Amino acid sequence: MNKTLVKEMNDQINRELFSAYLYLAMSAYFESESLDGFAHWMKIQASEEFSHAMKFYNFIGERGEAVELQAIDKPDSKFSSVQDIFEKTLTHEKFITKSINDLYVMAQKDNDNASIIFLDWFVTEQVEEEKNPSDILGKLKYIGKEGNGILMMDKELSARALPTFLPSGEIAGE
Ligand code: OFO
Repeated sequence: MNKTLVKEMNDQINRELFSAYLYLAMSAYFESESLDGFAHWMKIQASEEFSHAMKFYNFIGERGEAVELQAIDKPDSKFSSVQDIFEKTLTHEKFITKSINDLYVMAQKDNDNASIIFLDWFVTEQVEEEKNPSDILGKLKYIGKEGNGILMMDKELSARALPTFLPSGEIAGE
Protein backbone atom coordinates (compact mmCIF):
# COMPACT_ATOMS: atom_id res chain seq x y z
CA MET A 1 0.00 0.00 0.00
CA ASN A 2 1.00 3.60 -0.50
CA LYS A 3 2.85 4.60 2.70
CA THR A 4 1.08 7.97 2.97
CA LEU A 5 -2.29 6.22 2.78
CA VAL A 6 -1.21 3.76 5.51
CA LYS A 7 -0.15 6.70 7.69
CA GLU A 8 -3.44 8.50 7.07
CA MET A 9 -5.42 5.32 7.87
CA ASN A 10 -3.46 5.03 11.13
CA ASP A 11 -4.35 8.68 11.84
CA GLN A 12 -7.97 7.78 11.10
CA ILE A 13 -7.86 5.11 13.85
CA ASN A 14 -6.87 7.92 16.18
CA ARG A 15 -9.64 10.22 14.91
CA GLU A 16 -12.26 7.49 15.39
CA LEU A 17 -10.99 6.74 18.91
CA PHE A 18 -11.04 10.46 19.68
CA SER A 19 -14.66 10.52 18.48
CA ALA A 20 -15.43 7.73 20.98
CA TYR A 21 -13.73 9.76 23.74
CA LEU A 22 -15.62 12.92 22.80
CA TYR A 23 -18.98 11.15 22.82
CA LEU A 24 -18.18 9.52 26.16
CA ALA A 25 -17.41 12.99 27.57
CA MET A 26 -20.79 14.14 26.24
CA SER A 27 -22.46 11.09 27.78
CA ALA A 28 -20.88 11.94 31.13
CA TYR A 29 -22.22 15.50 30.86
CA PHE A 30 -25.73 14.20 30.18
CA GLU A 31 -25.47 11.85 33.15
CA SER A 32 -24.46 14.76 35.36
CA GLU A 33 -27.61 16.56 34.16
CA SER A 34 -29.79 13.45 34.90
CA LEU A 35 -30.56 13.08 31.20
CA ASP A 36 -30.05 9.33 31.13
CA GLY A 37 -31.66 8.81 27.70
CA PHE A 38 -29.29 11.27 26.03
CA ALA A 39 -26.40 9.69 27.98
CA HIS A 40 -27.41 6.22 26.73
CA TRP A 41 -27.60 7.46 23.12
CA MET A 42 -24.12 8.97 23.36
CA LYS A 43 -22.64 5.83 24.93
CA ILE A 44 -23.87 3.81 21.96
CA GLN A 45 -22.41 6.46 19.66
CA ALA A 46 -19.07 6.05 21.44
CA SER A 47 -19.19 2.25 20.96
CA GLU A 48 -19.91 2.78 17.28
CA GLU A 49 -16.82 4.94 16.99
CA PHE A 50 -14.71 2.23 18.59
CA SER A 51 -16.05 -0.19 15.98
CA HIS A 52 -15.09 2.28 13.21
CA ALA A 53 -11.55 2.38 14.60
CA MET A 54 -11.48 -1.43 14.63
CA LYS A 55 -12.47 -1.58 10.97
CA PHE A 56 -9.37 0.50 10.08
CA TYR A 57 -7.22 -1.46 12.53
CA ASN A 58 -8.23 -4.77 10.92
CA PHE A 59 -7.98 -3.50 7.36
CA ILE A 60 -4.43 -2.18 7.83
CA GLY A 61 -3.37 -5.55 9.29
CA GLU A 62 -5.13 -7.54 6.58
CA ARG A 63 -3.20 -5.56 3.95
CA GLY A 64 0.08 -6.57 5.61
CA GLU A 65 0.80 -3.08 6.93
CA ALA A 66 1.70 -1.95 10.45
CA VAL A 67 -0.88 -0.52 12.84
CA GLU A 68 0.58 2.36 14.86
CA LEU A 69 -1.53 3.57 17.73
CA GLN A 70 -1.11 7.14 18.92
CA ALA A 71 -2.03 9.11 22.03
CA ILE A 72 -5.67 10.22 22.15
CA ASP A 73 -6.27 13.91 22.87
CA LYS A 74 -8.33 14.95 25.88
CA PRO A 75 -11.83 15.80 24.68
CA ASP A 76 -13.78 18.89 25.62
CA SER A 77 -15.74 18.24 28.79
CA LYS A 78 -17.44 21.61 29.26
CA PHE A 79 -20.77 21.91 27.53
CA SER A 80 -23.43 24.54 28.00
CA SER A 81 -26.62 22.80 26.86
CA VAL A 82 -28.14 19.88 24.97
CA GLN A 83 -28.16 22.04 21.84
CA ASP A 84 -24.47 22.93 22.31
CA ILE A 85 -23.59 19.22 22.41
CA PHE A 86 -25.41 18.33 19.21
CA GLU A 87 -23.98 21.36 17.40
CA LYS A 88 -20.49 20.19 18.43
CA THR A 89 -21.36 16.63 17.37
CA LEU A 90 -22.43 17.80 13.91
CA THR A 91 -19.31 19.96 13.50
CA HIS A 92 -17.13 17.02 14.53
CA GLU A 93 -18.86 14.62 12.14
CA LYS A 94 -18.36 17.08 9.26
CA PHE A 95 -14.66 17.05 10.11
CA ILE A 96 -14.68 13.22 10.07
CA THR A 97 -16.51 13.18 6.73
CA LYS A 98 -13.79 15.39 5.27
CA SER A 99 -11.07 13.06 6.55
CA ILE A 100 -12.84 10.04 5.00
CA ASN A 101 -13.22 11.89 1.70
CA ASP A 102 -9.51 12.77 1.76
CA LEU A 103 -8.64 9.09 2.29
CA TYR A 104 -10.93 8.17 -0.58
CA VAL A 105 -9.25 10.60 -2.98
CA MET A 106 -5.83 9.28 -1.92
CA ALA A 107 -6.90 5.68 -2.60
CA GLN A 108 -8.31 6.69 -6.00
CA LYS A 109 -5.09 8.47 -6.99
CA ASP A 110 -3.18 5.31 -6.13
CA ASN A 111 -5.64 3.02 -7.99
CA ASP A 112 -5.95 1.11 -4.70
CA ASN A 113 -9.26 -0.64 -5.39
CA ALA A 114 -9.25 -2.67 -2.16
CA SER A 115 -9.01 0.56 -0.14
CA ILE A 116 -11.68 2.24 -2.25
CA ILE A 117 -14.10 -0.65 -1.63
CA PHE A 118 -13.24 -0.62 2.08
CA LEU A 119 -13.79 3.16 2.29
CA ASP A 120 -17.15 2.96 0.47
CA TRP A 121 -18.71 1.76 3.74
CA PHE A 122 -17.43 4.84 5.56
CA VAL A 123 -18.63 7.23 2.87
CA THR A 124 -22.16 5.83 3.31
CA GLU A 125 -21.86 5.74 7.10
CA GLN A 126 -20.91 9.43 7.26
CA VAL A 127 -24.23 10.38 5.67
CA GLU A 128 -25.96 8.86 8.71
CA GLU A 129 -23.35 10.26 11.11
CA GLU A 130 -24.22 13.79 10.00
CA LYS A 131 -27.96 13.13 9.66
CA ASN A 132 -28.42 11.93 13.27
CA PRO A 133 -27.20 15.09 15.07
CA SER A 134 -28.76 17.25 12.38
CA ASP A 135 -32.21 15.63 12.94
CA ILE A 136 -31.88 16.01 16.71
CA LEU A 137 -30.89 19.69 16.29
CA GLY A 138 -33.94 20.17 14.06
CA LYS A 139 -36.23 18.89 16.84
CA LEU A 140 -34.39 20.89 19.49
CA LYS A 141 -35.20 24.07 17.58
CA TYR A 142 -38.90 23.49 18.31
CA ILE A 143 -38.26 22.53 21.91
CA GLY A 144 -35.81 25.30 22.83
CA LYS A 145 -34.96 25.07 26.52
CA GLU A 146 -38.45 23.88 27.39
CA GLY A 147 -38.06 21.17 30.07
CA ASN A 148 -40.95 18.91 29.08
CA GLY A 149 -39.80 18.67 25.49
CA ILE A 150 -36.24 17.82 26.54
CA LEU A 151 -37.56 15.11 28.88
CA MET A 152 -39.71 13.65 26.10
CA MET A 153 -36.71 13.56 23.81
CA ASP A 154 -34.65 11.98 26.61
CA LYS A 155 -37.21 9.16 26.73
CA GLU A 156 -37.14 8.79 22.96
CA LEU A 157 -33.33 8.53 22.85
CA SER A 158 -33.27 6.00 25.70
CA ALA A 159 -34.85 3.53 23.24
CA ARG A 160 -31.79 3.45 20.94
CA ALA A 161 -31.06 -0.26 20.51
CA LEU A 162 -27.78 -1.48 21.91
CA PRO A 163 -25.86 -3.23 19.10
CA THR A 164 -23.32 -5.95 19.76
CA PHE A 165 -20.07 -4.95 18.12
CA LEU A 166 -17.68 -7.72 17.09
CA PRO A 167 -13.88 -7.30 17.29
CA SER A 168 -13.93 -6.96 13.48
CA GLY A 169 -15.89 -3.74 13.88
CA GLU A 170 -19.00 -5.42 12.40
CA ILE A 171 -22.31 -5.50 14.23
CA ALA A 172 -23.55 -8.99 15.27
CA GLY A 173 -26.52 -10.14 13.22
CA GLU A 174 -26.00 -7.76 10.30
FE1 OFO B 1 -16.77 7.31 12.96
O1 OFO B 1 -18.10 8.37 12.43
FE2 OFO B 1 -18.57 9.46 13.78
O2 OFO B 1 -16.96 10.19 14.16
